[in-house]
Amino acid sequence: MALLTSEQIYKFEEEGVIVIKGFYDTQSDIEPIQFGIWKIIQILLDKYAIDVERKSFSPETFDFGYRELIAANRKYGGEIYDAVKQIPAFLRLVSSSKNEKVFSQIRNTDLPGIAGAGYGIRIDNPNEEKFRSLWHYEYRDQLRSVDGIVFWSPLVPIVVESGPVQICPKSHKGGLRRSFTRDPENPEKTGAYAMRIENEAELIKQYGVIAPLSEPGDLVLMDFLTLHSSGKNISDRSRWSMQFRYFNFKDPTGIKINWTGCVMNGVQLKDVHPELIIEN
Ligand SMILES: O=C(O)CCC(=O)C(=O)O
Ligand SMILES: [Fe+2]
Repeated sequence: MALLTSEQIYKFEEEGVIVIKGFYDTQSDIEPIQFGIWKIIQILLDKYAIDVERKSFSPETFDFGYRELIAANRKYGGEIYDAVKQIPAFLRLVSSSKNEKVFSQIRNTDLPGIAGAGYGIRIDNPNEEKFRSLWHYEYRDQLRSVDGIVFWSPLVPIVVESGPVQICPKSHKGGLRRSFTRDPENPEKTGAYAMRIENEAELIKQYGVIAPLSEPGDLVLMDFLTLHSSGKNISDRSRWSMQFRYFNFKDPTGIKINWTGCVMNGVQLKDVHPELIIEN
């Protein structure tokens, strides 16, 4: 079954990014995830005796109480973050056959893989800098196979103020890029979070930046070589979004590196691709 039209595939190949409206069913695919998050938030609101009026579940306000929770203590937000990626409905979405089909269709393979430890639900809180992703391309941080694809799908409506993902169209055509190991502008960032792409400012200027808006059910696909970074959330609601990565077991580079993972698997890029590292 073909999920994408040949025009959509062509667009993805040309741009290195595509937004597919209404790819998932909000009621059967997305709502059970939102409901699971809502229930986990209720447990922590009780556990930490947070003084907030309770609301019954609705998909529009599933995160009600989360703001008060992190206002009481930011670390409760970390507890939610770690918990929600273990909701079965989320893992069902991650491994849904639709994803497998769309990946197989684009990459012309019959053996897609899901990057282990490469899936989660981001919660980007308003005006919070620490966890924002700087400019990167996914292969650098995830490895697995160069022809991998990032699947990104929001749980809340993404408006300009939410800080949608910033993307350099066509930048995937530039291939593998080198990165500096340290970021003097962001001394609080460490490890892989501190890496900065060589000639970052010039590249952003050269390709330009798009920041597509989306809603629950929509799917943003990005090539593993497409440059992207987190936008700044200046709205008053946390930006909840799901991301996971598919790769191709049949890709020769992937086979060569044994489909190894990177940051989340305790592997350092310099041990797999020393040529992509600039020690500074
Ligand atoms: O959601 C974001 O801000 C960053 C997303 C990202 O880098 C990814 O999904 O690979
Ligand atoms: Fe990314």
